[in-house]
Amino acid sequence: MLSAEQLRELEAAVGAASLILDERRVAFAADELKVPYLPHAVVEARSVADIQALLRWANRHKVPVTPRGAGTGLSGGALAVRGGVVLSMARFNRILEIDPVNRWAVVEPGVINFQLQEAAAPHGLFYPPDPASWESSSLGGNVAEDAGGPRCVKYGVTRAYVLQLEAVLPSGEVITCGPRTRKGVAGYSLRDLLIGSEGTLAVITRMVLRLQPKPARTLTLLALLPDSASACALAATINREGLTPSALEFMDEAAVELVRGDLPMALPEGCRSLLLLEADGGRAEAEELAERLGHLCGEAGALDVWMAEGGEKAARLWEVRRRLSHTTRERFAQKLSEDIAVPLDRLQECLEACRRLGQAKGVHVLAYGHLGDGNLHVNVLSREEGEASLARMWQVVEEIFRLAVDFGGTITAEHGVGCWKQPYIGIELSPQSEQLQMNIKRLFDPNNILNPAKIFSWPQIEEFDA
Ligand code: 2HG
Ligand code: ZN
Repeated sequence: MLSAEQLRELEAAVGAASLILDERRVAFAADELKVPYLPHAVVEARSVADIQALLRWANRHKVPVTPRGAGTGLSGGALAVRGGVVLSMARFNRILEIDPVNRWAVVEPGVINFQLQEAAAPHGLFYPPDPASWESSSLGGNVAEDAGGPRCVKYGVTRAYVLQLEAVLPSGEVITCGPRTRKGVAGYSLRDLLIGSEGTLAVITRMVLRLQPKPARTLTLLALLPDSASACALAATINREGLTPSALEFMDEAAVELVRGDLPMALPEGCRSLLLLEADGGRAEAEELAERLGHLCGEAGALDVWMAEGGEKAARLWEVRRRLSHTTRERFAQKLSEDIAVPLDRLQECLEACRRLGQAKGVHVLAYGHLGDGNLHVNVLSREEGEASLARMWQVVEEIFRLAVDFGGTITAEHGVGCWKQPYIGIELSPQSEQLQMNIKRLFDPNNILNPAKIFSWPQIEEFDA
């Protein structure tokens, strides 16, 4: 609980209009996984000064502060697991500048990814990182998690598009990290430290993001494949042949079964796995790439390859793919969704091992994701409610993490560690690496007030002692 005196001070610091203490806090309690942690208070910051005042107050009283974007995260990064204050950045929602000469956008962190796409388009520009949730996730959240997305197979993840960050440190001081230029090597890159730090080191208040010239055309291909083994082999061949599609999205047999009825075309009986590809670039370049990709799909045993330039069917295909995360959640009683990545030559082996792990524990395993990045969304699903099946699902997840790391991969390629993968961080990080990173956190945040109990193996997670 926060005392009456603490609340009076907090109200004086941030203003009554920005402070939420009633039932409206519920809207800030959960993320996409819908497991709520009700914060004691919510501050909807309206200015950098509000954030500075909040963090100074929090340091005085040792109260946790959890920054929150649009709440679409999948790892619990924005959950107030130790209570305290949720700092909502939703009102920091302005696009301040689009500069076609420098090819950058200056934005506040609460801007939704898709809003930037729409604002950049009239300038002939686009912002490549495109998480499946781009219509609802905020750019601040994308930077905090170093989000990926389908286009990242060609263009790279969020990190590659951050030029400069303005942020408030837990002490309340404001820093600017990184120059606005594309090059810059003065000192350690604090900007890179903040990207992907999941709101544990500082509160980002302004971002200068790189934009790219919009390709003249984009062609969409759908390869109807007999099984996921041929999809994995095809991803490897595409790489070996030196081709770079701007999307290489995969659905395994179980995922195809789930969405078969939602697709804009009927799939032949023998089609049990799908690859959704895109070829972009100059007019002739995109066409040539699409033809070469189509040819490789045929050689890999595709029953058919469907191709289009824009249009309703392509839009519908992408909608089905972008909604898959929700579709799985809607159609199963319980879902744990992971985002491991493994080297491309281990994909099929990894997939088969994940399925065996699921079978051994009697839970469903379904996979889809960004195959060209080796990034599989292995979903561990159950049709049963209840703690017993959930416990079995977590056991499978833990084994999947071990497998990914044994294969030279990672436990999280794009969603972050947050609180849900926190117990498993030691599977990937060595004790030395984890210790060094916790020391960095302590340097930024000696009182551990900013998004505590996340990522690393901190001692006992408890509500703060007010
Ligand atoms: C996607 O690519 C997202 O659809 C979500 O990263 C993945 O929930 C999931 O499994
Ligand atoms: Zn994804």
